[in-house]
Amino acid sequence: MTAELILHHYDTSPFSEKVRLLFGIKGLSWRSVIQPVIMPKPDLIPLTGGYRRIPVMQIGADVYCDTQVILAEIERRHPEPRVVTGVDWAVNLWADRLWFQASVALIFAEMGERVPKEFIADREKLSGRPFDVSAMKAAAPFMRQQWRAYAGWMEDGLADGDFLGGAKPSLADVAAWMNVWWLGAAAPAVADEMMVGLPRTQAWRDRLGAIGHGKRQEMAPSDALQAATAAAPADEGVCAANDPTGLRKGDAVVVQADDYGRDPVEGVLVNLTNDRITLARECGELDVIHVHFPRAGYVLVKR
Ligand SMILES: N[C@@H](CCC(=O)N[C@@H](CS)C(=O)NCC(=O)O)C(=O)O
Repeated sequence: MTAELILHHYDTSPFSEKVRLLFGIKGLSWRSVIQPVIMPKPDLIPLTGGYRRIPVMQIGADVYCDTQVILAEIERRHPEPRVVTGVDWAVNLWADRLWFQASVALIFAEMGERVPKEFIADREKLSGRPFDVSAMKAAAPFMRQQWRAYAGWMEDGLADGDFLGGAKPSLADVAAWMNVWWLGAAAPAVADEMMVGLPRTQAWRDRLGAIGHGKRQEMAPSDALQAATAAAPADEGVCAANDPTGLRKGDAVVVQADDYGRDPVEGVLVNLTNDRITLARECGELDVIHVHFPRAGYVLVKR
C-alpha cells in the first residue's frame, strides 16, 4: 500500500494553510482529516502522544508535529519542484513567530467580543497566559506598525521576481503567505489597509491564492488511526554521534515546544540530527509510531 499524505487540520488554521499551499505548489494528492479547533482531540492525541497543535501530518505510522518538520518532510519525499533554498528556514521561523504574533493581535483586536468564551478558555490553557482582548486592542496600533514593516520587506523582496526566491515559489513564500492569507480571511478590511501602496505584494497575494491546494480528499479520523495501525515506521533513524546533548539512540526522552502548547511527549529516541528529533512510542493497539519534531523551537531532555 502506498503511504498517503494525511493532514490533520481545520480549514481556518493559518499554520495548516502553509502545508495546503505546499501541496498545491508540488501538485500533490492528500487526505484531509478535520480535527477540532479546541481540546479535547481524542483522534489526534493517540497519534502524537500529547502534542495538540494543528497541523499534524501523518504518513502511515510516521507522525510529523509542527509545520517546520512537516514542510521539510514533504520536500524530502517530493523534491520537485524544489522550494527550500538559502536561509528559508530562518525566514520561516520569523514568519511563524514575530509576524504571526502581530497577526494574532490585529485579528483578535478586530474580532473583539465576538470570540467564543470556550475558545478563549482553551487558548488560555494553550499559552498559559490570559487571552486578553482589551490588551490586544491596546497593542494593535503598535502591532499594525510591525505588520506593515514586515509587508514592506515583502514589497522589497519582490522587486526582482514574482516570488520571494525569484521566478518560482519558495519556502519563504509559503511562510509569509500564512500571515497574509489569515489576515485577509479573518479581517479583510485590515489586510487591505496593511497592503495599500504595496502593488507587488498585492499581486503576489493574488498569484499565491491562485495556486490552490493540490488534490484534497476527505478522510474519517478513524481511518487515519487505522492507517497508523496497518503500517510500520518508514525508517530506523540515526543519532548523530556529536550531538551537543550527548543523547543516544534508545534513551528515554521528553520533547516539548518552547513557546505555547508545551504538552510533553515521551518516547524512546530513534533519530537525532541538527534539524530533527524522532521518538518511538508504543501506542497500545496502534503498535509503534515514530513521532517527528523539529529541533528549532523544541526542548529535548532525558527522562
Ligand atoms: N509551531 C507550530 C505552531 C502551530 C500552531 O500554533 N497552530 C495553531 C493553529 S493554526 C494551534 O495549534 N492552535 C491551537 C489548536 O488548534 O488547538 C507549527 O509550525 O506547526
